[in-house]
Amino acid sequence: GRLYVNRVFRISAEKMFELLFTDSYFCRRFMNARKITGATSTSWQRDSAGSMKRSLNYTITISNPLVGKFSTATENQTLYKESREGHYYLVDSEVYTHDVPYHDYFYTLNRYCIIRNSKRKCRLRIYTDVKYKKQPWGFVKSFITKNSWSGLEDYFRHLEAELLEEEAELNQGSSDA
Ligand code: YK8
Repeated sequence: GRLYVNRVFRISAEKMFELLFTDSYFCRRFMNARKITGATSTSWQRDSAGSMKRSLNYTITISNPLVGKFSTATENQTLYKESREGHYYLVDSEVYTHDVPYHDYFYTLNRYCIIRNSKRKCRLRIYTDVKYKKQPWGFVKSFITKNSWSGLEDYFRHLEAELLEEEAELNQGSSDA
């Protein structure tokens, strides 16, 4: 897999979780910017193992010329019970893109880790892996992997840039480090 984001933000861990994993204004604005439409999500619910789960459905707009312009997608998120409110949040997110070529072969696993650094700071790490449900031919596999990495890199670079903007807005006028 790859580590796409690994950075300290001047945003509390709690706030970072709220920005990324609730129906926040930030989330809605980012989805608009990525042309992600029709988003619906369930609320966070505890599962039998004690972790929290929710799932999202939406339509993504794709810029890869090899693929149709749109695909529906499902994202299943797990907030692990090892998480500690305000201190440590570990979220795994499985993303299934239903309408791209070879969609029945692969999905994407994004692991988000938010670690409290101080009262007003946290570290955000986003680790991504392309997972295979069944083994395609070698050349198909490298085709899928290569096209997934480029789309994911673009997405997470944009997300990081938007978080930096949000950080600047949130800290506007407060001069203490
Ligand atoms: C989520 C991974 C692969 C997919 C795409 C598929 C190419 C198919 C390859 C053929 C278009 C928001 C991606 C990037 C679409 C976007 C997905 C997003 C960014 C030619 C063999 C959507 C995170 C996420 C996870 C997986 C991404 C897809 O929050 O290349």
